[in-house]
This record gives sequence, C-alpha cells and structure tokens, in this order.
Amino acid sequence: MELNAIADDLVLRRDEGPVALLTLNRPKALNALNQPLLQRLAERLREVGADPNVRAVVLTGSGEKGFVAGADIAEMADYDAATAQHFALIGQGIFSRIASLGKPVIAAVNGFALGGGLELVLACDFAIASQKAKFGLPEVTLGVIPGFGGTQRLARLIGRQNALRWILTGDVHSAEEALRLGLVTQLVEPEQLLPVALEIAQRIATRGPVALAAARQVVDQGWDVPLADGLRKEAAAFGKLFRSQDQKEGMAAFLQKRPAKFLGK
Ligand code: DAK
Repeated sequence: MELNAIADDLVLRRDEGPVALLTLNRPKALNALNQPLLQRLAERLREVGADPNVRAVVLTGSGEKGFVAGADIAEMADYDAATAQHFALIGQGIFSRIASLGKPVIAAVNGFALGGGLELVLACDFAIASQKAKFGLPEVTLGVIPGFGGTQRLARLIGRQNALRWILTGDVHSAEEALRLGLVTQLVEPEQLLPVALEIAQRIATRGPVALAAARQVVDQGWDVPLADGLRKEAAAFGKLFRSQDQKEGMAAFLQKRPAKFLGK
C-alpha cells in the first residue's frame, strides 16, 4: 500500500542532507505536465521552500527518456479558452515560484526537455544535462506557441535569432547544441548526471543562504533593465546583506580560517 503510494507520487522527494532532489514521476508519458503533476510540483516547491533544512534543490525527470516532454497534449487537446487560461495561470504561477523560491534550483536534464519541459529548464537557476538529452519548443507543430514563458525567456538567454529559429522550426536539438547556445552549462555521461548535479548542489548548499537568495533575485531583476538600474539594484542588495547574520559569520569565518556555519539569517 505504502509502496504504491510512493510509486504513484507524481513528484518524488529525496533529501540528501541540505539538498532536496525532486523527481517528476510520470515516466510512461515522459513526465508530460498534466494538471495533477503541476499541482503536485507546486506542493513540493512550497514544501522545500518552507523547509529550513533545504538549501538547494535539484529537479529531474524519472525514466531514461524524458525530463519533461511538454505540457500534456492529451489533456490540453479539448480545453476551452477558460480552461486553457486557468492552465496557463497554474503553470506560470509554478514557474514564478521557482524564481522566487529563495533557494537555488538546478535542472538535471536526463532526456527530452520539450515545450513546457524546456520552459521549466528556463525557470531554474541553471541546468546541466545528460549527453542524451534533447531540447526544443515544438508548440508550432501543434498549432500553438510556447505558453509558459518560452517566447520571452529563451530569446533573452540565447538571443532573438536563435530563439526564433527554435520556435519557428519546432525542431528538436541535441544536448551539444543546447550547450553551445548556453541553455545548459555542462554535459555529462547519463549515469553521471545525478551525482554531478547533487555534488554541485551540495557545494552551493554550504554557501550563505541569504546571499544565494539575493543573488538570484538581483540577476533576474537586472535581466531586462538598463545596466545602470541593474547596478543600483545590486548595490542595494549588497548593502542589505550587511544586516544579515550570514555576512557576519561568513567574514568572521574567513578571518578565523575556519568553515562558515551559516544560519540563513
Ligand atoms: N503529452 C502527452 N503525452 C505525451 C507527451 C506530451 N507532451 N509526450 C509524450 N507523451 C506520451 C506519448 O503519447 C506516449 O504515450 P503512449 O502512446 O505510450 O501512451 C509516451 O509518452 C511515449 O512517447 P512516444 O511513444 O511518442 O516516444 P518516442 O520516443 O517515440 O517520442 C517524443 C518521444 C518526445 C519525440 C514524442 O513523444 C513527442 O513528440 N512528444 C510531444 C512533444 C511535444 O510536442 N511537446 C510540446 C507539448 S506543447 C500554454 C501553456 C503551455 C504550453 C502552451 C500553451 N498556455 C496555456 C498558453 C506548452 C505547450 C507544450 O508544452
């Protein structure tokens, strides 16, 4: 009974010290995002966001083939306009939650990251991928466009021309191409994906949590504003960190030549 409950859990959670590994778990449909999976992901993000023991998160897909093969086409096919809008709001809310979680989220892309799956990668802090991973925005093959931020975030990340090439062709691209364009930061052998992702997350988890949250916030806030505005936001955040215990601890630890013990305060 309990085993079934675990197998049926659409987003598995396994903690390794301060790192939470979240695994999207609908492998028979290549982890396509249907409403129950999105709701469960929202719950899991709430959970790890509120858990003071969690300092970094790794997000991956279950099975060898799929990270997330997009929004669930079978579920979407018969949507009316109101349901589609509701679906978009759920999805956008979840992707925004990743951005405002206050904890780094690393995507470990094990297979297809298509449509909403690629948009999920874009919502994470950064991504590493298996050499077997595949990427694309095939929405135009279905008569729609990316709806969870793909038209906006991809162009900012890989440039307008490259983004339009991906969006207009709907082609599926190799992991090497994704690396070349800066969509992922590193490729690894498939069996090394989780060990490497978890190792990076463990290292991040030793850093000052208040600074981690501020870093993502400032990078995001500065992404599409003039440089001078971004620099002002950076200076304000930098100053604010000097009110944190983490800053006192981090600098004292350096001067005393010992590892810092950050409290996230
Ligand atoms: N939805 C539902 N089921 C899917 C799926 C998907 N996106 N992708 C794969 N599956 C299912 C397949 O139907 C199949 O199920 P069974 O037939 O076994 O029951 C199973 O997963 C295995 O897939 P295949 O048999 O097709 O496996 P292959 O290796 O042959 O092909 C593939 C793998 C990834 C190339 C192929 O499955 C594929 O092309 N999948 C669709 C990929 C795709 O087009 N993804 C983008 C979806 S559109 C919006 C919000 C969001 C979005 C848009 C608007 N608003 C509300 C405004 C986002 C849209 C999308 O993400």
